[in-house]
Amino acid sequence: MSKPTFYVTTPIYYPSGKLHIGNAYTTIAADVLARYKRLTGYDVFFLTGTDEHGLKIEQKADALGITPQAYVDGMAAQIKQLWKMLEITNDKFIRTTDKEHVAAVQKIVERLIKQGDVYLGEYTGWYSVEDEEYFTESQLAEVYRDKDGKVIGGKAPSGHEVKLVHEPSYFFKMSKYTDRLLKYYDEHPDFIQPASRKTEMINNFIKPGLEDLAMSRTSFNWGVPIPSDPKHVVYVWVDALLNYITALGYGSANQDLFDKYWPADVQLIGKEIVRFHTIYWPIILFALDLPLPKKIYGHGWLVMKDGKMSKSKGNAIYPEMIVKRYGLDALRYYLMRAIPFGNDGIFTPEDFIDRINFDLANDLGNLLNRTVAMINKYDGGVLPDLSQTEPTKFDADLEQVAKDAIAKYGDLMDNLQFSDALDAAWKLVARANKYIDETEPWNLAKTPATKKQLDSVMGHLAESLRLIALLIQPVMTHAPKQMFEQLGLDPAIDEQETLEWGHLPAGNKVVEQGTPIFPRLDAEEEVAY
Ligand code: ME8
Repeated sequence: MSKPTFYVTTPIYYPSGKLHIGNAYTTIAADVLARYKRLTGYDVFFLTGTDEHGLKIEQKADALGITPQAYVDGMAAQIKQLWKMLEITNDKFIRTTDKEHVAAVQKIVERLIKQGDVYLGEYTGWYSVEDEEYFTESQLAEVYRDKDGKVIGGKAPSGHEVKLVHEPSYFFKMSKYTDRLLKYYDEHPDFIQPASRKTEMINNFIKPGLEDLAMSRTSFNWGVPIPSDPKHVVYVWVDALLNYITALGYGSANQDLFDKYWPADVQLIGKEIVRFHTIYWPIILFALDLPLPKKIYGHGWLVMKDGKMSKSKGNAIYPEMIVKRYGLDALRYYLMRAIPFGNDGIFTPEDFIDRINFDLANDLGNLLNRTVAMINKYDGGVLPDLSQTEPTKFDADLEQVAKDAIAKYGDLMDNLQFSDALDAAWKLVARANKYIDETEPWNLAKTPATKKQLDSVMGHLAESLRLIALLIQPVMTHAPKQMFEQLGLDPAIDEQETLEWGHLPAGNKVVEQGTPIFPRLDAEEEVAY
């Protein structure tokens, strides 16, 4: 039987600067979801890439004195390297300068012009190059006036400067599709997640009336030219949104991947680009007569003390430095655990160090160390056969907590509640640690009469750790393997098929000397670093 398919995407990032942990956050979340879905039997296609056209990129390259193509080639290589370091399991990396993408965009735009969804007009309004976004005067957060009161400039809601643009442009008839879009939202309550973002779209953008979208520019060249009128390049956002289908071969000679994976199951984005993905993107798909993605999830931001972490602000923290000093698992765990998906989260070094020390080094690391040490000490390093042991009065409760954790975890992961899913796993970590204190193995070891209970405790601890390792696999790419190794388990069994209580193989030998998988950090020294 063929596996069910699952298509997940990240935004394609502007290569206008080095990517920071805010960008890595989306990609890691998508990777966690992709890994989880693969483990649970899905045929996953996971897409990420780079958004390489537009004035912002052209200006960056100019400032460096190189061609835009040379600039994006260098940046795309760097970004691919970053995802490799973060062990991102994307199936494809699309670049909007890929010739297949460019050809497909051209074909699509010509079709839209031909079918009357796009018409030629004249655009006058405000443009933020940093945001690559158009604004009407009333949408600006701040305006500058000359002495006669005439508006001569201003700031976009993001805080970036806007410039007056006056040029011929092709327009997309957005308003034609407003009713259909509202009806779609109504009939598909899960389309925009979290739900609060939908209300914001309706009240702030759709109800006031959708303006037709200026979707070409003539004042610079770095973009996809419209074949029938090549002084126009396609607006970078239209070019970019189309990546989600061109990456699957839509508009090319081979549409097999598109037929197999479209519509996307989940498109992950940051909350600042929800408007593009839940208004413009669905309308483009309506015009192309294509089904809409099943879910657009607009997650929150990583915020620093001086606001949103961003490429242009100079307040960013880079993944390379964190991985080098603390390891990849620490970064992936922190990002998925500390910030409930959908909300903003403040990144502070103190919080990061605390998470590593408390959750990873103390709770999980110690549970593993103590268990391995005790199995060596009391059972000659051999995993007991749980069917030959005698239960203690604490066993049933531990088993129940494990079963609850597994049951909750699946639902939470399916709903992208990564933090709560990890929390469910950590309930089992905490319960297992408490179980050691309750059962007092050191006392059970004092007399042969309680040897079978002692074996039960060792078996329960090892089985709990086996399950914890399976639960954290999509998030942490190293610790589960290390846990399996230390417990003497075959990494080949680390499949979700055995994600239920009672699959601990008896007779395996744990390592003689466990090593801490998460060394404890000195908080003061690290914060200073
Ligand atoms: O917007 N916290 O690209 P971009 C969390 N090219 N996530 C963050 C973040 C932060 N502080 N900063 C950035 C673009 N992100 C367009 C997308 S898609 C067709 C085109 C993440 O390089 C978040 O996912 O500015 C956000 O949406 C994305 O990076 C923006 O990346």
